[in-house]
Amino acid sequence: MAAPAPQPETRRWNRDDWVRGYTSLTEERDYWIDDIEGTLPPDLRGTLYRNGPGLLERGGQSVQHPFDGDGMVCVFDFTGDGRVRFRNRYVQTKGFVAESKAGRFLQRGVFGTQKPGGWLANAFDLQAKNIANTNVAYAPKKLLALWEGGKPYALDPQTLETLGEDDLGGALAGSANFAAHPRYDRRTGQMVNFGIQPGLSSTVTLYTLDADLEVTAQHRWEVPGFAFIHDFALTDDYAVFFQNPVTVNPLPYWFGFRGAAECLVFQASRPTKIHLLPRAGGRMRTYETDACFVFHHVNAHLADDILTVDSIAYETFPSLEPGTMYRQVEIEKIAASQLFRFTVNLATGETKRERLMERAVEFPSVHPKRVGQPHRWAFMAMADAPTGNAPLQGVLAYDTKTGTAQTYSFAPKGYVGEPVFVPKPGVAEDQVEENAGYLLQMVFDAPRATSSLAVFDAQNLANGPLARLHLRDIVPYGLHGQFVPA
Ligand code: 3ON
Ligand code: FE
Repeated sequence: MAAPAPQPETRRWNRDDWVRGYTSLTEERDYWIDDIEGTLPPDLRGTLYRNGPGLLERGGQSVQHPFDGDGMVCVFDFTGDGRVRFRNRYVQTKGFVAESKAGRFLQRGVFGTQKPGGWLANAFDLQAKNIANTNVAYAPKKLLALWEGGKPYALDPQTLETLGEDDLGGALAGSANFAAHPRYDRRTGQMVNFGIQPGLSSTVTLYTLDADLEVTAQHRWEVPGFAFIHDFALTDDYAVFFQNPVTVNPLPYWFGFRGAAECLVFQASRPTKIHLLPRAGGRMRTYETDACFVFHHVNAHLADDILTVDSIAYETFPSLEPGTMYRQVEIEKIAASQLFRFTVNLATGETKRERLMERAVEFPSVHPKRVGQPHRWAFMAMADAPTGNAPLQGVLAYDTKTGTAQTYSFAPKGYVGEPVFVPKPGVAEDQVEENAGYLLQMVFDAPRATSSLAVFDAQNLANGPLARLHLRDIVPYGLHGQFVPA
């Protein structure tokens, strides 16, 4: 047996605690939170919607990876007078409804969850189960639950009742997918999102939507090669895509041994491609940088032919060993996610990349008024230790002006998800201070075995949360959310 990997002395987490935060929440709750620590700011009024895998097993069988868990939307209504109402509802996807009846998995998951019965029961079943578990997009008449391998599901924003799969008025005809990473134009508030049809050559479609989530424009490009693209960055005139250097070896997927995402092969000798797509349509321009893997972008802007993109990048595709159950993963051996700045000189084609920070971070965002503009502050979740890879346990605000960061860590007993930035309301356009606002972050509190929502003053992270709203259950680690001001 191999000797255990040496741990940095600063390690302040343990696997049992961390893994316990992946406990399914089978109940659907609706209550006023009665365990509030600290004081809620009165100008925090509105609704936080967040999505994530809620159910991580079926009929005694665990998912292979949490990204295969059925989508569950959680809602926090902040009244502004110190009260907060919590609700959670499952997205009643076709797969969820059918599997709830059957009491077992009926469809394969993209990240390796197989139907019971071994490979024979799975071979040549190439239908992905749309689990609507990754993000939300809000409009007054519908809340979309997003998952990039399929179409969005519409929910009633008040009752969270599932209205059904939504093809956006026919814009998503046929097998069109809709990604889980909308970006919002800082000038118009318009939503921009994309859809990918991966293949030997891949099609990227860019959609512009209005405040009712009606598609007002769409443009399509052919991208050579297989494209697995989770997120993009938005500038005033362009959509920026990073095409990770991955190929697919589909045989184990076809024959029922592995999930589709377990068949991605990272190509370390090939470049990562940076595609610049004009939002109004037209010719795509492509640049190259050394191989790396990107899920999430922080922000991008273009000035004087220099494109700057800040992203969270991994040295390689951060996959589990295929067939390894996620609870057994040795996270310290997986590539860490770090903050990078990429620059592209559009005139010469020269690209540069610079690592801004060593600490493992994920789930980045900036002030909505800075999207497509140079930003000073970027907000993200972080690992406790400043080096190495480890679970996310804190929140971090990175100051691009000084190259320093403000942090708060819930280690050793807390584990976190995405911090959602809420700009301070009622500030005039020209007075916006881009770190003036709140950060809302879910925390799994291991000793209490419940989750809470932490509310931070984004300008004062080090002092710890202003308030913590303790829930009655564990809400398994989620993916992304959106705050809708009242
Ligand atoms: O052939 C294609 C291959 C493929 C992988 C077909 C496809 C479009 C169906 C497809 C599907 C991709 C999907 C459904 C991807 C879903 C991704 C997802 C649910 C989440 C991604 C999250 C990313 C990150 C970086 C999360 C990090 C979380 C932590 C560090 C906390 O633990
Ligand atoms: Fe994401």
